[in-house]
Amino acid sequence: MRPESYSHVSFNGRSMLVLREKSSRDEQVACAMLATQLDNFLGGDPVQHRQVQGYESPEFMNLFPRGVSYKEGGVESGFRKSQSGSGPVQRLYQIKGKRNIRAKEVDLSWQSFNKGDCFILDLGETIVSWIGSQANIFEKQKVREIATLIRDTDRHGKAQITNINEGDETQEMLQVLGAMPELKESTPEEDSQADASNSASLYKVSDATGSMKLTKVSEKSPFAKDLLVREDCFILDNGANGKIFVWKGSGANAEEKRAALKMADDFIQQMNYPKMKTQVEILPQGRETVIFKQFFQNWN
Ligand SMILES: [Ca+2]
Ligand SMILES: [Ca+2]
Repeated sequence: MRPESYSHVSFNGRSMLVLREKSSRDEQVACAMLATQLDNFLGGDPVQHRQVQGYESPEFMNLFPRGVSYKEGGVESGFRKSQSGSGPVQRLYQIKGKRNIRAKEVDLSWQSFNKGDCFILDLGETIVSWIGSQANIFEKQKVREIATLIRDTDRHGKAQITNINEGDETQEMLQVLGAMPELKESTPEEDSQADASNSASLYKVSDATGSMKLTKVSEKSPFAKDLLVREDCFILDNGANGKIFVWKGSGANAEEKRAALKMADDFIQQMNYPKMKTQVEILPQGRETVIFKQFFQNWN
């Protein structure tokens, strides 16, 4: 792979390969392979995000509040061992839908808010659960579930959940987000659209039968958590929302781990998902994010 086709950034134990806009498909596959090798280089299994330059996710941009500037890639210049110390958490999630309600990470800004949805401002020790004046009852229910999930899994129970209704914003919220502008409206039709983009399917990657196979195990989330067996790798397809997750079981063999990354790339092509806009997140078992966990029943 040409070094100019990618950049690598690591931050708080998250490792990222950023594909240059001009990188070829071969290079993108090579990039997935390289991501595997990075596991070893970084000494442990980092959570990896693959992003394409110009299509970075809010998760990615939130790590760099002053913006991102790209350096030309290369092992010598681009690769650094990640620092294990963690800065203060500051994330914003939007909870939206009617039948199929999910959270997604959005830009940490009032601009991401609207009156019709629920939001979680995750500040580490405080988890602010914000309810829009026109949010539907299912979103109000889900925002409680997700806030509890963050507290109980990400924070091991050591965080305070604050429930805020639109109009009762706290000083803490205003300090992080600035003065509150007039918020946008949101229609029930948008919630129905979110139902569609919140859909997901789960596939297993395994060579247990003698050859490497990709098998669909469920197309209806939330999935049973015990579908994720530690001996194999899985692909969670939320391509309707531009996300593909690769989950690597701690007991999966090296071939399966390699194959899962390549299969995720092939998958994007087969499904005709927009190549540049579809993000791949690689999650070693035990390092799952809340966004991944929410696709399963009773993760905690
Ligand atoms: Ca809504
Ligand atoms: Ca296996």
